[in-house]
Amino acid sequence: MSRIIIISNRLPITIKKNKNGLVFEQSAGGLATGMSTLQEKNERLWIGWPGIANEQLNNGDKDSLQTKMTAMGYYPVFLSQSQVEDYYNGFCNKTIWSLFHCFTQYTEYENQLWDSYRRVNQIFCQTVLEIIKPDDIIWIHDYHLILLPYLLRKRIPGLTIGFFLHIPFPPVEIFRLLPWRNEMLEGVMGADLIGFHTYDYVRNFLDSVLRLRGYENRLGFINYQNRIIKVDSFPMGIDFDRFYNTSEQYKTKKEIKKIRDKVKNYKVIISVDRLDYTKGILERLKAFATFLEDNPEYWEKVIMILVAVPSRTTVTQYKKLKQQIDEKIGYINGQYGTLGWSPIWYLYRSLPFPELTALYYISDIALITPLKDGMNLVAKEYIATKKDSLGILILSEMAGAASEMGESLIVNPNNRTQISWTLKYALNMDEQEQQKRILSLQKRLKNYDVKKWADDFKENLIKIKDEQKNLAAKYLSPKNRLKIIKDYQQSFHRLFLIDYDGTLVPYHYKFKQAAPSTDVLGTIQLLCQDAKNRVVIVSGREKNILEKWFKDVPVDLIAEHGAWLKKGSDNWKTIEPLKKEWKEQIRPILELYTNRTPGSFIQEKEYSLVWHYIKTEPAFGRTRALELMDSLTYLTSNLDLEVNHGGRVIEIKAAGINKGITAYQWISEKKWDFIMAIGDDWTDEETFAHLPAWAYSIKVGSGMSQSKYNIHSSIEVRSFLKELAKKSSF
Ligand code: GDG
Repeated sequence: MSRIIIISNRLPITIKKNKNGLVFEQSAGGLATGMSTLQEKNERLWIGWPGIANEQLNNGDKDSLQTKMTAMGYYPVFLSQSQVEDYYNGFCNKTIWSLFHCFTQYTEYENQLWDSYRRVNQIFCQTVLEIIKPDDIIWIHDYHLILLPYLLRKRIPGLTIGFFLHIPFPPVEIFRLLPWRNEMLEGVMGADLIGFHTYDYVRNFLDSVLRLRGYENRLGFINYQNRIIKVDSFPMGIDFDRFYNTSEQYKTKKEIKKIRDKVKNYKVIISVDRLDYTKGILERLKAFATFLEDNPEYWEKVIMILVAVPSRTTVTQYKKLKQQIDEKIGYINGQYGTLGWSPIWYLYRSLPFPELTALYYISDIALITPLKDGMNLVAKEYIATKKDSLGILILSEMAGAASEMGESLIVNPNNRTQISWTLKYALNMDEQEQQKRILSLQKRLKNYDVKKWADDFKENLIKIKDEQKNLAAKYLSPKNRLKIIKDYQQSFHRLFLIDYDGTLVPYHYKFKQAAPSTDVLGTIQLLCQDAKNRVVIVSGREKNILEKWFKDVPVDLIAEHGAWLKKGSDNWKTIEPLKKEWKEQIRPILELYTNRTPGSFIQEKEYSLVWHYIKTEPAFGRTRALELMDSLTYLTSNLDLEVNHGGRVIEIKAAGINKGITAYQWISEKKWDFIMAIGDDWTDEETFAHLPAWAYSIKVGSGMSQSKYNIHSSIEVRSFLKELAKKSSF
């Protein structure tokens, strides 16, 4: 069984040094729980910084630390004080954190910080290489280590690497501001599986990969350097049972009683976050002030308990924000408070777990309104503690959690009026309604808890690795080439079904009206010299072009993806009388999209219409194409048409025609003893699907296919066909 290696900036354990030596403090965060579940099935090791700088450790400390930690399943990465400063406080928090949360005004672009980030990622890489084995499963966490997948891949190409980003991935317009954006994308694309909390972040990432690096994806799969990468969303869950059962724990019960005595009959609104500008604390306070202003009847009836956990306290932005929050709270309490009542109870510290969950349990409302948040676990934890108490979650639409928690009251964190009346609405919500919402949310949180999340990610990682292996195994090896050549030599009736664009010539020729080169024609000519060979060019091109290009070689032709066929010197014909009246209905919609999409154009074939967007700005073209697909699905629902989207084209044609059906005219013609079909895209899959099981099918490129083999390029196709032709015995 492979080991799981977790790598994160910080270990879930902190080392401190006092006069008695090194002290270990274990932290029980959600991630640690998720990771512990993996341990039940695989041996697990966690690599990260233990939270103490090199300067505080002598060599003896380091050795004893390493020994003790290894016994606990941890392995330390040692960093100096200045590295922590420039890499963590610097590049991680002043560059990536702010930019990825779309706070461009706070983002710093300093070469020195970037150099440190690169250097620390290299240190992580070296440390990881000290202890990993090639069959380990590596799971890298978060924005601190974006370059690590690539660095490890370079050293051990076959390694299984997963990467999960815990914060949002910004839209490409924001991401592209980063001077080191390409290095960052290539860094993360060293992974086999890349995970995000929500589909929005997946889409943003795929957009950046397309627009900045030029790689297309198909349903989240990217073909990158002869490797398939999967990009998907895995919304992180919480340790549901721990929160659900907390109110029955002795310590929590004690806290519940204590807090209830203190809050008396007040309605309690809870607000819990790290003190961070992304969390919208200041905006929340302003919204609460609006609520108090608009609803004096709630004075002396409602309190907000605001827990702000100190975070990144040395960074200027955070210091400034702390001061602004302190002032705002002072202002609100001064403005609305009375002798016996302060509207805001402020705790600037981290609370022990029983106290935190007791607060969740007793509070009537959780007001969680980040301006931008990868997920926000507090929202999930709040709902989970409601075993036998009630409460309402008011949640910002900018939190990743909002996409899964539709039963909460969703608000815009900048809209004070909306938050004010949502508070009022929540304060008046009847118990039955609250119960209904809680139960429905809890069901989902229980189903996809942090353990399920971790397992799901790991299983997907193993699956994509297996797919890669299957694909690698399908590459036409020298041994398989010899086998095919032998079969070729021993056969008498051979059929070749060969696609043109992307197969005989490189894919980009598709957009030129370039005639086949002498090498292409020479290759086909060579094959045709052997009377035992029957060669069919199976293309999406128009029939007249194909006929012109191949007039000097004795091949058969299939044009327009199977709409037309031509055997020897016969005339062109269709398999069945095809309809084309539908074109009049569909053309106007294509024209509309062409006008709205600069660079796109319509190609009219006899039995199909094609909308091309190869010359359009990639992401824009894709968005338009998806819209067009939507409209076409609706429009063609009662016409007997087939709409296909692929390779930056949308093709509409009469249903029931494809390369495979037409190719079958040849396949079924006689008893062949050798059949080979070669193609590069989805239209050729139809040909592969119509072949007998023993035939040879070859896909050009590294995409997934039902073909028996894959081959790298059209150059390799031509060289293999020539090699075969030369083995003919006349
Ligand atoms: C990042 C992303 C993403 C808070 N106060 C106390 C306390 N906490 C615990 C909560 C919760 C955790 O801290 C905070 O998690 P969040 O998800 O809310 O936010 P970030 O720290 O910003 O986390 C975020 C997350 O990573 C996971 O991927 O959801 O979007 O920004 O678990 O319970 N714990 C204790 N006392 C406190 O006072 N004991």
